[in-house]
Amino acid sequence: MRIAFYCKDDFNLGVAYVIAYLKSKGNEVRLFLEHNENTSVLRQLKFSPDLVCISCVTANVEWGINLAKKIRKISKVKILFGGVHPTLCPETIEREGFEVCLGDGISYFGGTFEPDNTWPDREIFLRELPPVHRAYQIFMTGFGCPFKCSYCNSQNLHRKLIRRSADGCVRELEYLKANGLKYVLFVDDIFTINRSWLIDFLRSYRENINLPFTCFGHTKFIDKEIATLLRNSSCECVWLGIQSGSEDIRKNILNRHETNEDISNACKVIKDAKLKLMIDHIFDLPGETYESLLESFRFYKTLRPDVVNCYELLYLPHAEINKFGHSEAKYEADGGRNYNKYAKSFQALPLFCNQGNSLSTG
Ligand code: B12
Ligand code: SF4
Repeated sequence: MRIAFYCKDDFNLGVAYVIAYLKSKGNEVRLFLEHNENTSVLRQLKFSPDLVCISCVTANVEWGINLAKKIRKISKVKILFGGVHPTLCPETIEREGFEVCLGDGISYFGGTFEPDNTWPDREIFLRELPPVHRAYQIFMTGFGCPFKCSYCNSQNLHRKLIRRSADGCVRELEYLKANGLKYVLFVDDIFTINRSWLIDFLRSYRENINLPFTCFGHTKFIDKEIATLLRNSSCECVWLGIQSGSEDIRKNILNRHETNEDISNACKVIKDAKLKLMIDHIFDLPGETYESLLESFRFYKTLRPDVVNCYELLYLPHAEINKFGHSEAKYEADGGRNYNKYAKSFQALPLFCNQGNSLSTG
C-alpha cells in the first residue's frame, strides 16, 4: 500500500513508530511535514496514495481537519486520523466524515507496540528537518504515568504502563549516536519513576552512550543518590512540573499532592548535585489570585531554579480541571472546535537568571 502521512511542523515520535511498523510490512510511506499546506497537498497528489494518515494533538486538530477537507475536495482517497486528539475526541473527526484510529496506530494496523523491537523511523523526519534535529533528539524509555494531575490528559489516554528494557534503550541510543546524536531529551512522563530500572539504565548509559541529557523528573522520585547518579551519567538538567507554589491550589485544583517541603527537598538535591533545574509554572489556574502568584514567585526563588517555564493553563478535552473553569460545557457548546484557542500557547520564559535573581519585582 502507498501511504501518505501528514504531521504538523515537527518531529513526532508516535508517528515515527507507526511509520516504522508500516514500512516493516512492505508499505511505501511518504511523510509530508506541513510547513506549507498547499505545496504538500499538491506533492501528495503526485504520490497518489491509497491511504492518507493525519496525526493531531488538540493544539493542531483544526489544521488537520482543514487539510483533510482540502484533500477530500481533490481526491477520493481514504483519510485516517490518529494521535492524542482523535483518541480523546473521535466525534470531532468522525462528524466531518473521516475515520479515526483510537490509541496505538501499530495495533490499528494489526501489529503490537514493541518499542524495543520496532524503533521509530526518525530518518524520515530528519530528512525534512534542519540538521540540529539530528543532534538534539527526544527519547522515551517508558510510556504512561500513574498520577492523575487534573490538567493533564495522561489519564484519559488509558495507556498501559510500558517500561522498555535498559538494554533495548541503550542499543537504540547507540545507533542514534553513531548517526549524529549529540544530546538527548528524555521525555518519559517521569523518567526517574522506577529506581532500580533507572540505576541499571544509567550504569549502561554511562558506559555506552555518555551524551549530555535533560530529563523529566518528579519531586517524589528524586533523592540525593539518584541526583548524584544522574550527574555522574552526564545529565545536565532535570525538569520538574511544580505548576504552582500554593500547596492549596496544587492539592485542591491540580490534584498534585507534593508538599512544599517535598519540592524544596527535591530541588535542593538537584542543585546540590550541580544539575540545572528547570521548573514549570502554569498561569491562569482556577483559584489563582495576586497573593497566590506572589506566593509562587517567592517559593520558586527559594528553589534556585535556572529556568521557570511559564504556561497558560490549557483546557484539554476531558481533563478534570475543566470543571473549575472553561468547562466541558463550553467545549460541547462550540462543537469542540475552540479547544484550539486554549491549547495553542507555549512559552518558556526564563523568569530567573542563573543566580536566582528575579527579572521581576517581588
Ligand atoms: C514529547 C512530548 C512533547 C514534546 C515533543 C512533541 C513532539 N512534536 O513530538 C514537546 C515538549 C515539544 C511537546 C509540546 C507540546 N505538548 Co506535548 N507531549 C509529549 C509527550 C510527553 C510524549 C509524546 C509521545 O511521543 N508519546 C509517545 C507516542 C508513542 O505516543 P503518541 O504520540 O500518542 O502516538 C501513538 C498514538 O497516538 C498513535 N498515533 C499517533 N498519531 C497517529 C496518526 C495515525 C494516522 C494513526 C493511525 C495513529 C497515530 O500511534 C502512536 C504509537 O502508539 C506527551 C505525553 C505522552 N506521554 O504521550 C505530551 C502531550 C502529547 N503534549 C501535550 C501538550 C498539551 C503539548 C503542548 C500543547 C504543550 C504546551 N503547553 O504548549 C505542546 C504542543 C506541541 C505540538 N504542537 O504538538 C498533551 C496533549 C494533549 C492534547 N489533548 O492534545 C500531552 C498528551 C501531555 C498532556 N499534558 O496531556 N510535547
Ligand atoms: S502532569 Fe506529569 S505527573 Fe501529572 S499526570 Fe501528567 S504526566 Fe503524570
